[in-house]
Amino acid sequence: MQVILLAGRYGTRPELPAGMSELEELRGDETIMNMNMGKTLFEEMVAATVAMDEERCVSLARKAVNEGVDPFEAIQNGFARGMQIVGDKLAKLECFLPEVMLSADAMNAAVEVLKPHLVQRVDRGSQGTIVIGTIQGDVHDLGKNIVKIMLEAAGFTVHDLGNDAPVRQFVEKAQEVGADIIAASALMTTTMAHMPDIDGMLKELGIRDKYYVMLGGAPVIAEWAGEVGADGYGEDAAEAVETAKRLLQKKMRR
Ligand code: B12
Repeated sequence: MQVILLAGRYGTRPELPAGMSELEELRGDETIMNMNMGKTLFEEMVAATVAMDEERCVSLARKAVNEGVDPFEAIQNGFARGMQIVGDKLAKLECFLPEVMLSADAMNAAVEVLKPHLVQRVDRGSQGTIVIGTIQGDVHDLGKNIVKIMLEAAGFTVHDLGNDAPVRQFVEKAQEVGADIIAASALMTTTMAHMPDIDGMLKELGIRDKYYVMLGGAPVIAEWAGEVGADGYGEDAAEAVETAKRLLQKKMRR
């Protein structure tokens, strides 16, 4: 089966899986990817997500499970990467929102297959406690959900506020559950403007040193996160887990 992707250049953020750039050369702005040309499993996951092929995504996820492929890597290097390519295509008006949603459904269906295998890796709750949510005014939660799944797989107890969560809710929930880390996601430049308020509210209440604050989401960068008072940042779910672990170790040394 052949899948033709109107790909162009994919932007700077996600790196293309090995070999894909050579295929891109074949047709200039169009990438022809042949499912039988020996692509790696991750590359097939990327392609199936971009192609909005839910059935294929699910079957690739099952294949990964059966072949003992690390589910963490399958999400990170396969389905989530595919979704980021879709995001870049949308930005360049190479696809429309309904198509984006179909890709998201395909990714989510695959993640559902992989999830039970992720949470078996480490005892749940063996690390610290995290309150996570997408910041107020923002409905984007696909990336946040992946981060949450990965944090749980790494042994954190995660309380999810969902999307469009007011800053006050992050703080109140953190107090209620005795969280170690408050983690917020934003996908829009308009909503990331609320992120500094987490630091502000914690300071106002005199409880800033009780929690670490970790920020992420496509428009957020490490430097900015630092400038607005965050203790940590993650470009993707893998980095989110690393940052959370680092912050927790720091807390234990205090
Ligand atoms: C899917 C999508 C949607 C879906 C969201 C579905 C859902 N349930 O999430 C729908 C269709 C609903 C949608 C709606 C809108 N969208 Co939209 N959407 C996207 C799109 C295409 C992909 C986002 C995505 O899911 N990426 C895939 C995931 C896996 O990646 P990710 O979110 O970046 O997450 C990773 C990292 O960032 C990181 N991470 C994420 N969160 C966190 C948190 C922490 C703590 C850490 C450490 C790390 C971390 O780890 C994740 C996994 O690796 C982006 C384009 C893009 N390039 O991002 C636009 C985009 C974000 N949307 C945009 C806009 C404008 C909108 C709308 C306003 C459109 C409209 N006119 O109605 C509405 C928003 C309404 C609202 N109030 O929120 C703009 C934002 C522009 C801007 N700069 O502000 C974008 C950039 C598109 C564009 N280029 O114009 N959207």
